[in-house]
Amino acid sequence: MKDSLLQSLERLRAEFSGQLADASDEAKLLEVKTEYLGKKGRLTEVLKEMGRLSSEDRPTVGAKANEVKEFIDAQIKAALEKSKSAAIESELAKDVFDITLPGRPEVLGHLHPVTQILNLSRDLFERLGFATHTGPEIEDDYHSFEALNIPANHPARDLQDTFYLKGKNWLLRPHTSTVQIRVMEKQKPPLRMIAPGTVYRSDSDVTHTPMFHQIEGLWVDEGVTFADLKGVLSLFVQGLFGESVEVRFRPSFFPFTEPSAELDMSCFSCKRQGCNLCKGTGWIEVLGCGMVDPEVFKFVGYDAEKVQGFAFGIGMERLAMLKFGITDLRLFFENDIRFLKQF
Ligand code: 2U9
Repeated sequence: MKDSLLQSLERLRAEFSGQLADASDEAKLLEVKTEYLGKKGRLTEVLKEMGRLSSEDRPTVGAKANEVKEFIDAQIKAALEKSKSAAIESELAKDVFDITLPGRPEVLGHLHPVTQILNLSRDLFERLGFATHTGPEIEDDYHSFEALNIPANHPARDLQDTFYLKGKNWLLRPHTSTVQIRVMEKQKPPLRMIAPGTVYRSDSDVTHTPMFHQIEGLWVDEGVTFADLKGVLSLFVQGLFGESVEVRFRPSFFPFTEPSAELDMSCFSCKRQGCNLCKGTGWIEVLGCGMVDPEVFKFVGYDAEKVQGFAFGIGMERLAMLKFGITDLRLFFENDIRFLKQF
């Protein structure tokens, strides 16, 4: 009886070990535990038999039974622990959010390339003592044309070229010269100013957009000459494109300046050998300028016998295209982030 019980206990332990190895999760482990240690479990059944043992044999079998019970208990406990941490591991592996990864940096935006060039140009002129002035984008005919000596039959005043507001005497300013007029109306000479801003012209093709940006400038004082114009504008162009750049002034015509000129710079791409950028000429047109026409001074009440001045106008998109090597003007206004983030 004693031997057969001892054998039963050993078999029980062996069978338990086999079942334990097959139990893959927590539920299975608890099932196995009940099968052996539960009220009607297999070990409990064996213990019931002990009552039939003699008093000498009982302690031996009792000790064995205890040993097996503790063995099963310990094994189940360890296996439950193991299965719990395995479950956590597998949950973590499944999770798409890996807390150990480094954080993603915030993507910082930057200024539009045209704004960058406008700010750079403004800085250069401010260093030369030019104050920045702004004015309205909705203007009247007087400040846009008349006071600038642009005659009534001039093509710029045509309905085709300027955006007029319906039924009103207003229009979208076609240049920022309106700001110079408004400043001169209020301020006596000497005057050294720039007027950066958005302007509008009814023009739309590969090289023109209906909205673009300008910086216009004006320096009025006694004894201001074309030499001052050349000095200031040469410094500006060299400040933007480098000191090795040469400039030349080509005669031109504007109703508000006399004499008038176009400023060309030597082609930085081919060093005046002639290339696609400068269309084989070795020179690139950068801006327009000239000495303020005395007629304009009459409109604002400046004494043209006493003061002289020079003025200039610079298209910012054109400058940004040259500076950044951009070949299509329309890219500036499409707001494609793949384009913008390159500058
Ligand atoms: C006043 C007197 C004179 C401004 C000037 C230009 C020449 C010029 C163009 C450059 C490219 C316009 O943006 S653009 O298309 N401008 O060539 N602008 S002189 O002359 C003035 C302005 C105001 C009172």
